[in-house]
Amino acid sequence: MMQSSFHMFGKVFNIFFTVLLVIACQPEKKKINYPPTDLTKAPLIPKPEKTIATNSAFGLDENTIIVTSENSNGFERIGQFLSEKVKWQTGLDIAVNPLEASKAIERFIFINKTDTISLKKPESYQLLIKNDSIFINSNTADGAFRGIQTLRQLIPEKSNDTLTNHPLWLIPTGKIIDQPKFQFRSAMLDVARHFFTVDEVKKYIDLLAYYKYNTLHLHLSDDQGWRIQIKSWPKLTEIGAATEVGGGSGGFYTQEDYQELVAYAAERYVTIIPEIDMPGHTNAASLSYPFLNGNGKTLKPYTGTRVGFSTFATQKDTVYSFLDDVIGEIASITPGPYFHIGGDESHVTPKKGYIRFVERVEQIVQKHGKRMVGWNEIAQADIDQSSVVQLWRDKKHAIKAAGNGSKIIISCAEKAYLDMKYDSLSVHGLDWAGHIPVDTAYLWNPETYVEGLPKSSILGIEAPLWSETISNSAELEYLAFPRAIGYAELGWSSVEHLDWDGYRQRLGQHTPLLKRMHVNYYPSKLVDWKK
Ligand code: TNX
Repeated sequence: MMQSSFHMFGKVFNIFFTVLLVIACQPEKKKINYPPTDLTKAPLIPKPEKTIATNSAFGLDENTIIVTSENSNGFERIGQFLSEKVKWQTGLDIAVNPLEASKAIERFIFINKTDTISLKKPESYQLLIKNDSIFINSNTADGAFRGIQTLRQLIPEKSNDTLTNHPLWLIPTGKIIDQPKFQFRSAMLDVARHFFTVDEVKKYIDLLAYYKYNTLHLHLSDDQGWRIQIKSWPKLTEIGAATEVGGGSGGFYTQEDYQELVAYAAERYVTIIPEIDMPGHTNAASLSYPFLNGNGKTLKPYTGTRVGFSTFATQKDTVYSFLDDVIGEIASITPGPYFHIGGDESHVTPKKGYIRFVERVEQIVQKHGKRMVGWNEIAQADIDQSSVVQLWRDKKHAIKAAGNGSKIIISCAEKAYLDMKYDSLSVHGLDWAGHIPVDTAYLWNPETYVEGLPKSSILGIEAPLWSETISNSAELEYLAFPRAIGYAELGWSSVEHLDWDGYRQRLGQHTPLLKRMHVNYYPSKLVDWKK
C-alpha cells in the first residue's frame, strides 16, 4: 500500500517535472503575441470571491496537456472530466497525465492538491493563469472540481486562428481566489408528480454542477406516485409507480437506476438527498399497501394536484416497521449524510400523531446512519439538533428549530420556488406563492430574509422544482433556467458581489453554453441574451 502510493506520487511528480523540462528546453518555441484580455470582465457565474487580471492570455490548443496530483482521491478523474469537456466544447484532444511528455507540449494545466496554501473551506480553490500554465490549487477534490467549472466558463466560444498556424482558445490570464458562501447549495426535483427518466435527471445534474451546486434533493414519493424500488415491499412500484398527474403512465427508478444517478452526481461532486414524503402525501404508498392508510377513506389512484388529503396511520407499529425497511434500503444505497422525510402539509394527520410520527421516524433515520431533513412543519416536534429544517413557508418554525440548535435550509416559496410562473403569460408553473420573474428570483438575501434567524443557523439554500405542470426536460428547463443560475450565485457569491445589473449582463453571455447543452431556457426580456 505504502509502496504503491509512493509509486503513484513518483509517477505524477515525474510527469509534472518532465513537462516543465520539455517546455523550458524549447529554444525554437515561438513567442506568441497575445492580445490584451481582462479576466475581471469574464462573465463568470457564480461571481468569484476575488479576481485579479494580468491582461495577457493562455492559448489553449492541441499542444496543451492536463497534469494532476496523486491519483488516489479523484484528481485524475477531475482532469479527465476537464479533458472531456474541452473536447466537447472545442474539439481538442487534451491528454491527461500522458506517460511520456512529447516534444510538442507547450502548455499545461495542473490540477494540484495542495496543503501549503491557506484555503479556508472544503470547496475553496485558486486558479492561476499564466501564458504557459494554469494551476488549479485546492486542498480537496471538491474544490478542484469547482475550479474546473470556473475554467470551463473562461474558454471562449470561438478560437483565434490568426496568432499561430493552428487555432488557439484564448483564456485571460490572472488569478482567481474563490470559495462558497454556503456549504449547501441545492436544487430539488419532484419526480413524483411527473416521472423524469435517469437521462433527464443526469442532464439536470450536469447543468447544476456547471453552476457549482453541490446537492440534488429528489422528491421520490407523493400522492400521485412512488418512484423508487423497495425490494422488501414490491407493490410500492408495481402499484404505486403506475400513476402520475394528468393520468400518464408514471415510472420508477430501480435501485440500480438510483445508484447510477448517485454515482453520476458524485462524479460531479453533487450529493443526492432522497425524500420519502410522509405522513401526508402518501396516497400512492397506501394504495400499494392499504394497512398504511390513516385517513379512513377508500383509496383510489390519484392523478390530480390537490394536497393534504392523505396520511399514514401514525399510531400503528406496522407502519414503523414498514418505514424501517424503506428507509434502511434507501439509506444503504445513499452515500450522502441526509435522508429527507418530507413532513409537509399533513392536514389530515391529528397533530399529536404527527408529532409522535416525526420523532419516531427521526430515530429510524438515525438508526440507518443518516441525518433527518424535513419541511418546516417538522419543527413542531421535539427534533434532534442534528436534524435539518427546510423552510418553505412558516418562518416561525425555522426560528424555533434554529433556537433548538438545528440548521435551516432556506427555500422560501415566494423567492426560491422554481415552479412559480415568471408572469401571467408563463406557459408552465403555478402561482400560489406569486409570480417570480428573473430579477425577483435574484434580488433577495437568503442570510437576512428571515428576520430573527441567525446567519450561523443557515446551512444554505435550495431551489425546489415541483412538477405538477411539467413532465419532460424541455418543460423542466423552461422553469429552472435561468432562475436556477441566479440561485447558484446567491448560494455561492458573497453579498458584496450580488448586483442585479452586473449579473444580468453576465447571464446574457451564457447563451452559447445553454444552446450547446440544448437547454430550453425562458428568454426573459429582462436579460439581453447574446445572439
Ligand atoms: C407545496 S412546498 C408543496 C408541494 C407542492 C407545491 C407546489 C411543499 C413542502 N409542499 O406539495 O407541489 O406546493 O408549488
